[in-house]
Amino acid sequence: MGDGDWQARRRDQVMKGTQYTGIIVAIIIGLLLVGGLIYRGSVESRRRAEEKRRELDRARIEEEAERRKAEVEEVAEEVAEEVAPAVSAVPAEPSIPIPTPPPIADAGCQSDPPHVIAQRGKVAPAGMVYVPKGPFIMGSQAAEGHHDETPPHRVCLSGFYIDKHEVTNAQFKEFTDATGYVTEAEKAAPASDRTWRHPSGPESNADDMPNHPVVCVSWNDANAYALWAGKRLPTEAEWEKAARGTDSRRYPWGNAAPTGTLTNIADKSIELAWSNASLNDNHRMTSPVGSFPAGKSPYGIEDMGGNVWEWCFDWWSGTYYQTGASNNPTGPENGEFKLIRGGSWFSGADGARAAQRMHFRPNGSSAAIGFRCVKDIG
Ligand SMILES: [Ca+2]
Ligand SMILES: [Ca+2]
Repeated sequence: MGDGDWQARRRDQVMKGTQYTGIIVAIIIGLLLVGGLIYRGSVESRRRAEEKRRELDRARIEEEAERRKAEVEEVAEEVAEEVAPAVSAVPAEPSIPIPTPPPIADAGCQSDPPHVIAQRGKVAPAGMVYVPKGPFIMGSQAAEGHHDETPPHRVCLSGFYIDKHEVTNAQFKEFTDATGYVTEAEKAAPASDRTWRHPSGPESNADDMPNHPVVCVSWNDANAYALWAGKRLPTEAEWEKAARGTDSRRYPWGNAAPTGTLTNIADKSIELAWSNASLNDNHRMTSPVGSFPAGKSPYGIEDMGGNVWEWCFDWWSGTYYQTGASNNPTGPENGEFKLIRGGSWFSGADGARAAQRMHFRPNGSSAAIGFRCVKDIG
């Protein structure tokens, strides 16, 4: 083979090589374009799926809120007249001016050292218990609680004092005697209706039950009492920490199911569809506060599970835990319902769970709802 032939073949090979390279590059570019399209498609479909999931979550939360609201209303209708909690709704016109509680200061998230906890415990106001500053986990896993309790999230709280017991008839009487305050139920009710003075109707009398929790008081009434007493209503975060401490327990006393010595809930002594017939707590309706010391919370606070639901400061929102503040949260700016916590003599065991959230109109009242107060340190 001559040099000329060899060079011609070499040129031919180079030409072909260039063509092949061109084809391969074109294939790679093609693949990249197709891959890019597929990737964009999958990102888009993931985004749509995520949107769909959020929509479904929102719908579920709303549906559950409606269902639970309907349950409360249904309960009020179904239960026999002699035990049905009275529900009243009148425009909020408190008898005494109600100032807005001061904003709660930034918490930081460092727990109190032991000597501070001991000191604050020693100087606690009468009838109150110190709940130390620091973080806790608020809320429930989806499998554990209702949608509005999810997700569990870390919340930092300042230290505060909280009443060891629910506010009693005797304490509420001191308030009305001193101020002439008239509750919303009293203003709205005909003579036969239930009021805090006659919690089970005209035949019953709060004077005969001085150590029972006051009931048939609206959120506005409870707030008025708290401010008169130099206290305030607990935020629901404060309430939940006081009830379950920092170990995410299910009930104030721990994770064990309720028994007759731990709490006053709907037991065999009251005939309701959801009564626990195997449980006997010996109380058909309210019990004197402090009747279940074995059911106290980690801080020694009593009746946080059962006896009466307790008004909290915050408005209720079914999605607040997904977006709310983690530092001394005080709930949404506004709403239709206020939180009530802890279950009552009228609730099944689920109501006594420390993370359970129920809600009620702020000007409404019930024979199953009372309250306790908190006080800031310093
Ligand atoms: Ca009971
Ligand atoms: Ca209670």
